[in-house]
Amino acid sequence: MALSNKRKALVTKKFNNFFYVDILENNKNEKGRLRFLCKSRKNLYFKNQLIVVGDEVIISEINLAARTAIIENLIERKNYLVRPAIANITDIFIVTSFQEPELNLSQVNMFLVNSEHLKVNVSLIITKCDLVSKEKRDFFYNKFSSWGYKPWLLSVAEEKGFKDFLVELKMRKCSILIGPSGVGKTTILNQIIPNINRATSDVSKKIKRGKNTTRNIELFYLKKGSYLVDTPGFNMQAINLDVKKIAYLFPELANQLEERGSNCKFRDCLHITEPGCQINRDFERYEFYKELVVNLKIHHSRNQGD
Ligand SMILES: Nc1nc2c(ncn2[C@@H]2O[C@H](COP(=O)(O)OP(=O)(O)O)[C@@H](O)[C@H]2O)c(=O)[nH]1
Ligand SMILES: [Mg+2]
Ligand SMILES: [Zn+2]
Repeated sequence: MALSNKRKALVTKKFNNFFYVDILENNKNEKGRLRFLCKSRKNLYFKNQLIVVGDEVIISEINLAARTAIIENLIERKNYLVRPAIANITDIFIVTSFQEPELNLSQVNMFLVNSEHLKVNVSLIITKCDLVSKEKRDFFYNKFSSWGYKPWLLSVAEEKGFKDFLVELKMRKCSILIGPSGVGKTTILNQIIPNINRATSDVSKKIKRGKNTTRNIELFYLKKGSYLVDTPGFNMQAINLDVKKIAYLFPELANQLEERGSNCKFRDCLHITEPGCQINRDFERYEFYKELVVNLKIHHSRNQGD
């Protein structure tokens, strides 16, 4: 097989032993999206994980007429989200709704710290603006802005919001929507990608059926090199986080530490009760930060049996 027949591609969908891939860079004479149905020549692993959606691969035996090819190699992952299994995310959008279900700040915080942990761009979206007053919208907009996350405010009653959001997404490579069930993640997808009509349903129906509407992970094509992923609703718990690194998951603290370096007396200062701590604690989420650190310390010491 000549080397020139090998191309770099992105796995956008996976089912049974088949994969859909998109060619990553078009040659001069090629236009638009080049999509191929593939099988893998053999089981390919990266850190004990088989190929997942979002993986970059090398394909060969490209049959342009039949739109089929063979996956030869798996390229090193930049990051990996365990649940749902997806690789190489560049942007996480945490979706939450004003009402139905009601906005829950500690839940939003859990999503935030877990997302920051992946070292990607993290943003907030608040949906169902039509269900609350302008005062409430402004209140939360200002609150999240003060945390360092200027949120997108969306409502199905207002098309413009989705149009602007799509423009933003097209500047990113691989964006993912995460958040609790029923907040409107799939609705966002339906609004910005014409004709896909994915099933959505309200929370009460979801609970009754005991499962989520969105099951299969798939990268939706926005433009060449730009994709969006919808995920089922799930909750996040902060248990695998390193206590010493928690401060860097909070923009309010990370900015202070990056700007001045840690001027605290102790190098491993957790900024809780240590003498000589130089951190300005006058920010809204400080209490949440403190609670998180204390809980993690308890969790870790229990697991070490001391
Ligand atoms: N009032 C209102 N309802 C919405 C809005 N966005 C979504 N919904 C409804 O919320 C329910 C859950 O939406 P869905 O997209 O399935 O949520 P997901 O579980 O996060 O994917 C559906 O009944 C939607 O019609 C909105 O902006 N306003
Ligand atoms: Mg959904
Ligand atoms: Zn300190």
